[in-house]
Amino acid sequence: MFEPIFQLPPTQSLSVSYQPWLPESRMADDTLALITFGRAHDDNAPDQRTLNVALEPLLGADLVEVWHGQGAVRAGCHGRVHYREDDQHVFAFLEIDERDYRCVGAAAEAAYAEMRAFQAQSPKPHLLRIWNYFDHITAGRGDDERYQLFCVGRAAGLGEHRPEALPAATAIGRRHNSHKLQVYWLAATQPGRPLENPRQVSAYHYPRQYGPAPPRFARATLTAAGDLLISGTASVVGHATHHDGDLGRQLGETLCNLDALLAHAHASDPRCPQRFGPATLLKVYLRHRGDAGHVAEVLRARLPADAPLLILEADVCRSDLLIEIDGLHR
Ligand code: 3EB
Repeated sequence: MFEPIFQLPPTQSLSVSYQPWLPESRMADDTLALITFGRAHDDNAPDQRTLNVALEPLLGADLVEVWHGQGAVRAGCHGRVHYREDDQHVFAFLEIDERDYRCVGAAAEAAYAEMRAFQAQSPKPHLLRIWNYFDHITAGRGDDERYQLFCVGRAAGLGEHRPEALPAATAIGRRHNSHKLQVYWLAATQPGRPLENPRQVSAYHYPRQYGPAPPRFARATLTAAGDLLISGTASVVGHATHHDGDLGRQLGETLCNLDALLAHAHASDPRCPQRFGPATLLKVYLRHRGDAGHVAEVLRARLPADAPLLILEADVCRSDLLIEIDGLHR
């Protein structure tokens, strides 16, 4: 006699790479998402296949980001949501024209409500990671600043989402008028574990001075496979911006924050390495293009010799922040 053993298949590690783009590049059948960068690719009509982030690459202009699925990948649409999924993960995106709404906040509320509706019917209900891109993120004053309006709309669209279960996120601004609110996300059959940064106040507990609705995201998500999805990380200690106007020091503080996050992740799951390594993929958002050389030099010293690095020219969501870094760490 033997007893049958029923087990969920173990969650697979995420497979993501930055690889050279070729004009004839096509997604393979097992591709979950292919992301291009820069305005040169922005004409490509969005479909289930490629996604363009219209931020100018300052380093890595020839690179695309590829999320590989495991086995068969299916593509589909659900309302305005386009997605591709394998058995464990779904990669989905939404692009909304802000001009169809009263303000960027109303557009964000609609986008997040659609995301929530999509996730509610998906066999991969657990949000792991969200990326948000829109125009002129720091334009407007006080509570009417576009980032604050976005935060209010996002909170309304997410509804009664428990703060302790929020996914990791990035919210970054473009400098041109595309009128597009672009939201894309990764979700899974298995929940991830949200992590906070011991050096930082949780964003969802930011005090009122930063806006009427605190930003809803976790500092990172540790997946069931032990991969770390790192939110946009900047020179924020406690809740305050440090080193106003000093790129070198902001970069140092950001790396300190990332070290603290990695140490915390490693303590939570020893499969997650404590230091950057060959399977770490970083994406840098940089306010001033003239700083790219310095940033590349500092990061190269911290990463393996041939690690690909992507630096994008972008606006961070506080006007005193000059740099933000997000990524994937395995
Ligand atoms: C910060 O630490 C920097 O609103 O989704 C980083 C990552 C930041 C995500 C978001 C904002 C967001 O507060 C800003």
